[in-house]
Amino acid sequence: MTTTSPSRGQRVAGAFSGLLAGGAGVLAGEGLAQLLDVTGPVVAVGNRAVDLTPRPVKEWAIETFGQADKAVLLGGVVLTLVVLLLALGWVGARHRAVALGGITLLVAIAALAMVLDPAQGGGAPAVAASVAGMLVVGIGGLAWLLSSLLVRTGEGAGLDRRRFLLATSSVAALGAAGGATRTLGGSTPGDGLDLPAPAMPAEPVPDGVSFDVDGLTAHVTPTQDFYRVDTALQVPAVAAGSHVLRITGMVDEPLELTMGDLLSRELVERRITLTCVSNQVGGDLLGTATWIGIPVRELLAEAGVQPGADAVRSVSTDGYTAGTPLDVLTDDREALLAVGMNGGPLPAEHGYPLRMVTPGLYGYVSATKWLTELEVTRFADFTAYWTDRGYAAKAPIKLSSRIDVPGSFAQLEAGEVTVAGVAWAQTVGIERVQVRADEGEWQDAELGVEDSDQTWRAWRWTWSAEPGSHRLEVRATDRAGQTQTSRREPIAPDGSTGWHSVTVTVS
Ligand SMILES: Nc1nc2c(c(=O)[nH]1)N[C@H]1C(S)=C(S)[C@@H](COP(=O)(O)O)O[C@H]1N2
Ligand SMILES: [Mo]
Repeated sequence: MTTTSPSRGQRVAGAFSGLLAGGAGVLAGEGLAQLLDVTGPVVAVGNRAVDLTPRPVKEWAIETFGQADKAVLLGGVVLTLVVLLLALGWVGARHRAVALGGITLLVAIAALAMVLDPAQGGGAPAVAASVAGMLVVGIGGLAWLLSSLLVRTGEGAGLDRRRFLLATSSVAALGAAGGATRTLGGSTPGDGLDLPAPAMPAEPVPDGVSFDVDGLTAHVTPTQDFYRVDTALQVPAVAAGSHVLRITGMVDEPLELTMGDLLSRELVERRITLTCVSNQVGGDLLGTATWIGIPVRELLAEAGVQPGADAVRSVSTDGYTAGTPLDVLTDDREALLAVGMNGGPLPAEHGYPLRMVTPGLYGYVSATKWLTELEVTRFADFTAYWTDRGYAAKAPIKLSSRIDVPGSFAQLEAGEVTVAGVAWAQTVGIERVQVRADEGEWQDAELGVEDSDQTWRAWRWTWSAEPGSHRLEVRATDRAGQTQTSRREPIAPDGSTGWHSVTVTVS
């Protein structure tokens, strides 16, 4: 064997080989995963990264990147991979075994991430096939490419151009085939669930529920503007045709209900304001939709809840879990198993074909999307996705209010200024909203007509603004007589508190 070290050109060709073979391997794995209905390697690695991320980093990411946090994470996974592959190929131009060992390790990490992913429709054989694709194309391709870099020529080791070109085009073709399969088979949204008209349609929205103020939140949030929070990197594509809800655990008779079974029941329709525990003071992680569904308590009664149970553990197709107090699911607030949102079937992002909607509790303990199982159990006997990460097991929505207009740092003209926003105390109801400027006297705001105690309530106040910089604050009082505390609490472990304020300049 020659000991000549590789030329710069060979190093570059090596780095290129690493990227090409590794990239083609990933695409082959992605294509096979798509065909066989399992989570692909990139998303699987991303999902494990989400699960392993410490809570403060997660909170920072949600805060910094907002709804783009997933794109940022997947971008990070891909970028890391690109850098590793380039480096492996560069090293591989001299030390082939190191590069092949390195890429084998990367495939092993992807394989482990895929095995650990809960959303595995195709099961273990499908995961194995996808991993085999990565092995053959990624490792085989790299070995082939590198071997054509280091053939012996008259002047020592050199590049066999013909062989390198053949290897390059073959590996690229395999990668392209995988990529095309992945793209063409991508995103399977709703498979067309036929939503019957609800037996009990929602009451019409009362007149005077809101005010005609520019910038004030609409009473019913349009579906495309509805906030979204979920841990899965890829929206689960669930086929309603084969979807089953199981009611298990401490029940007399476990039930297995198809979507057909559920839709043949009397559907009720109601407006409910859903709220996320991650909503900061003044934040917008809440929204009101018209939900169509089946009362959870009817199904629990049919299954026959046994004495001693105090919780329902809900499970999603993506492995997400939540724990909801049994008494909340059986009382008069009438929590729903929702099949519809704002007049149509649930959109994929909001849980198609089936999710929970529970008035009065933060979503993370009560609004499981892509719902597959309700297990009647005891809080003492399980933990769930967010309680494993330090959030509270029980989490009623905290009384809160928000100033929608004027916005922070608005520049206003002196004179009468309309200040308006929303306040919420789901299942209790809003009694009063007060506003003050520059820590003056609290002034009562005018309230919109109440829709129900399960929705937010609009408010408005007219302020005589004088030139200068001013701070406006809002606080609400609920129908139980409780007034919002000024104490600032963070979102963890059970929801933020404090008064929302905006600073404005009047000229
Ligand atoms: N399967 C699943 N369901 C889930 C979540 C999730 O991450 N996975 N997030 C929960 C949280 S934290 C909230 S606030 C609500 C948000 O519902 P939305 O995305 O429809 O607004 O869904 C809940 N249901
Ligand atoms: Mo949430």
